[in-house]
Amino acid sequence: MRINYAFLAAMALLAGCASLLRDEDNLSAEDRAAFRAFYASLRQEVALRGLSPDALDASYGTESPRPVGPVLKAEKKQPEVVNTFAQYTTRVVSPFRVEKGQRLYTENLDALEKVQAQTGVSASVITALWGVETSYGSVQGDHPVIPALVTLAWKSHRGNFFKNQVFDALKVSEKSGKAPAELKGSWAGAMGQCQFMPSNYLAYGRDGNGDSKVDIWATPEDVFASAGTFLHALGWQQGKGWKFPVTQKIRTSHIKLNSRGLSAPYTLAEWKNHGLKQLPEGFRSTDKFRLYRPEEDGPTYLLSPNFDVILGWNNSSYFVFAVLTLADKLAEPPTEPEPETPAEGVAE
Ligand SMILES: [Ca+2]
Repeated sequence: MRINYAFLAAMALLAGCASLLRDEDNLSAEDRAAFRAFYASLRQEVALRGLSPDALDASYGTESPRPVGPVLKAEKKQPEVVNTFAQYTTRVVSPFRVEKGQRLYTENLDALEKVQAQTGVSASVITALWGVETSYGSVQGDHPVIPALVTLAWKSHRGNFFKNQVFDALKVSEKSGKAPAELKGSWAGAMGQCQFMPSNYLAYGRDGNGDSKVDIWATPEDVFASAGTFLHALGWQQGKGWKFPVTQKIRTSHIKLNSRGLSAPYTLAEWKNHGLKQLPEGFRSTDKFRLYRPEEDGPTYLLSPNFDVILGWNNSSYFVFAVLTLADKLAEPPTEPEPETPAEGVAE
């Protein structure tokens, strides 16, 4: 298919994406020259891989290729301002998100249950991830994905990872039929309602509504099918719990907890050797669990392998705990409305 990149560039400009590209005033002349050299060699690599350098250029709309200022700023600011566990969980599992999730869970039940049957991943977990990643599709990020990835390929310490994501993003553009400049997402290049990196789109993107297209931006059925496929590939175990309170006192002096209170994974057999008496039921003795005490004076938990599955999606224990807590709330049967108390003393 011939693609009119000039036309696409004009459309992109109309869409206003170029305004995100201009914030590069703080770059030194050396940096600008270094970026130009990097970009020229990137174009060559793109061509060597059988992809289109013109498509790469087209991702900048009518602008000339340049580093994306907000991406540079965001990359420098990492890690973000850190909330405490309680602050994070309260913010993410907010009454608003629970309520909206319950409504959308019900509205999309057929599509969600279809994915649950196909992948073994709970409908509530898929809904919760959808809710935490993009507030159920409503906040997907408006950074131009390819220029953002190019910027990270140039400046990030994980440059090679992001360079490969640039190549994959060009493939996503070809496969999805979305113009290069139309690909929008987070500053780190995550796209669509489930915030997939381009490589995840290629590996796990699925068509859920049968139109032969994988549209993770605007088709919830495709979002659910893709998220379910990814979680299944990460090893989700169907119907297994994730959080088991540890009520007995156990010696933890020899178990190292990281700064967020999470231990390395150990098999249930090893936990038994550590003196743990009450072990979660329905698991194999070789299943690996982590100990978690996110707050110094708060409860301690054993976390099942499904916790690690969500860690594979986003390697933050706070994120995973919040997602699975939200999923539990969405899976709860809706509470019966309080029966109206008949007004007293009303005589017919
Ligand atoms: Ca589709």
